[in-house]
Amino acid sequence: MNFKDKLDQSIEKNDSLVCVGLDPDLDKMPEKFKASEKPLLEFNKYIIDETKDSVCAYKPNSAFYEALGAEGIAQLKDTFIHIQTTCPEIPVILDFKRGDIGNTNDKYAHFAFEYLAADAITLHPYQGGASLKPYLDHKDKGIFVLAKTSNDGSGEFQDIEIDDMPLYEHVVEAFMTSWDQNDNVAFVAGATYPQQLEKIREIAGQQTLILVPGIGAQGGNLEAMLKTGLNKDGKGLIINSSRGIIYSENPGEGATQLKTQINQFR
Ligand code: OMP
Repeated sequence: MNFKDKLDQSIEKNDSLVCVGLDPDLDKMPEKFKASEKPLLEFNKYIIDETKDSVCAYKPNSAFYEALGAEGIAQLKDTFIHIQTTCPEIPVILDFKRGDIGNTNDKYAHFAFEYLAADAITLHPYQGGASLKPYLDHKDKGIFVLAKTSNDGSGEFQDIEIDDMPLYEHVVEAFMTSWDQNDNVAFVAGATYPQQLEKIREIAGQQTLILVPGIGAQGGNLEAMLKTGLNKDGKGLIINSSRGIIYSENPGEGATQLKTQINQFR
């Protein structure tokens, strides 16, 4: 089954557009997990078991695992295995934000799709659409291209106007017109920029998926983002929260509350 279909089924099953970001940080997690031999994995298992009935996807960010070297990568792999065995219907987006020449991307794609068996990935478009072919050629995987990112300084390059249009809009247009041959292109747009999200929805069309991080810890406005980003079917968005859920007193309740808030609006 391809990523889009798997996600659709997961959205239907849990009636949710919430994605929980699995960004485990030893400095932030409760003490009891730190004593474990595999703290990232044990913390993730707890988060997954608490939230698996109220999310449509998980998004582990590779940085939090790479930071611990080989041990961290092993726990990233074990986290994938845990999801694939306990809730195999939930797709996993590897937050990787890579991008290189094609020959090198081939190896990154191998790590993501063969070694981890990720369902989707986040990528930088800066080296051009053709360089991302090794990912795009995986027809069954979701390819999330960074368009307008959530951080404060994201406009430095992304908002540069070329032919009266900001660079991020050119990126979306180019990927939709030239690089979406397998119907697997999707975009990333920060919840902190709802007006730009509206533009991205307009260019990308109704059926294209947009991953929206930036609510919770980064202060993005949920309602404004839903208003501008949802498609006509009240779908088309994957709404991520990492710290706001995983470090809350009750992650299960946090995920359910977010799901309910979103569904009330939908
Ligand atoms: P919280 O701010 O803790 O909810 O985490 C947000 C997650 O989304 C982190 O893993 C970020 O790396 C990621 N992210 C952004 O915050 N902003 C972006 O523009 C893009 C991403 C992403 O690609 O997911």
